[in-house]
Amino acid sequence: MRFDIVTLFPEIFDAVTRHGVTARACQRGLWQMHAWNPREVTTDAHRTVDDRPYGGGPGMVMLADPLIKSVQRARAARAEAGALQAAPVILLSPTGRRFEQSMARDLASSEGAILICGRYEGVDQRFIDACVTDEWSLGDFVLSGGEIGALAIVDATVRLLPGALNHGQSAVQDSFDAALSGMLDCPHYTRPEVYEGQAVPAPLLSGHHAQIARWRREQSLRITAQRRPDLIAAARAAGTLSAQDERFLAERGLAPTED
Ligand code: 4HQ
Repeated sequence: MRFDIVTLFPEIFDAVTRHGVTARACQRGLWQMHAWNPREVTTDAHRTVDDRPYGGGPGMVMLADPLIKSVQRARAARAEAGALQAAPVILLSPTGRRFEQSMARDLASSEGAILICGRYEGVDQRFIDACVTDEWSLGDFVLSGGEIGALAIVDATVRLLPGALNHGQSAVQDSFDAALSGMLDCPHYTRPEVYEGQAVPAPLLSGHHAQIARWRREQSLRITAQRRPDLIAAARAAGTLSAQDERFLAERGLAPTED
């Protein structure tokens, strides 16, 4: 798997190549990253990458030409390295499709992508028309650049690669990934057994696997019903709520009503 990142700030991506699960996966050869700086393909004395918007208004717009040349460089390098598929060219943009786990899963079973990180007010539309295949957003808020979105995509994808997590973590990953596709996670506790007068819930200390699993399931159901009733409705539609789950929700008045 390979990510090519078009960015004015390549150092930001040290965050994923130097730290934690993604760094270890990189050392294990499971993925690689290459950054392409549009400033490096400029030819003018000032190395210009942006200009004022036609029609006026605040801020600057990234020039199409250095972005197009950067994507061409990324494509050529991927082909040189033996990539078989044409990589998607994904622009981070608040007008894009909201990034979610299923998109990370799809990317994880592909050869990767070329991620475009804009700065300033955005990028010239003619670059988007010529090169971009997908526009993705982290959510409904405004960042100062696409880099944090690209980091999120790389991180969420790389941790799904087979062998990225250590042995003990892969089971965790399965349940977490499965949990994410349905229900919010339950609370977690570790030592000490009592912290500032707050005890660990008794079922977790019982040693009875079935009792622990039921407690966790009920906590997930409770938290999900309170915070994300849309996920409860989706789970019900998908048929992943058991009769026992439905009884738990109904008894506590947590079953979302039709409205
Ligand atoms: N951007 N999800 C980059 C975002 C954003 C988001 C605004 C993209 C600024 C230059 N990126 N431009 N939301 O807010 O990914």
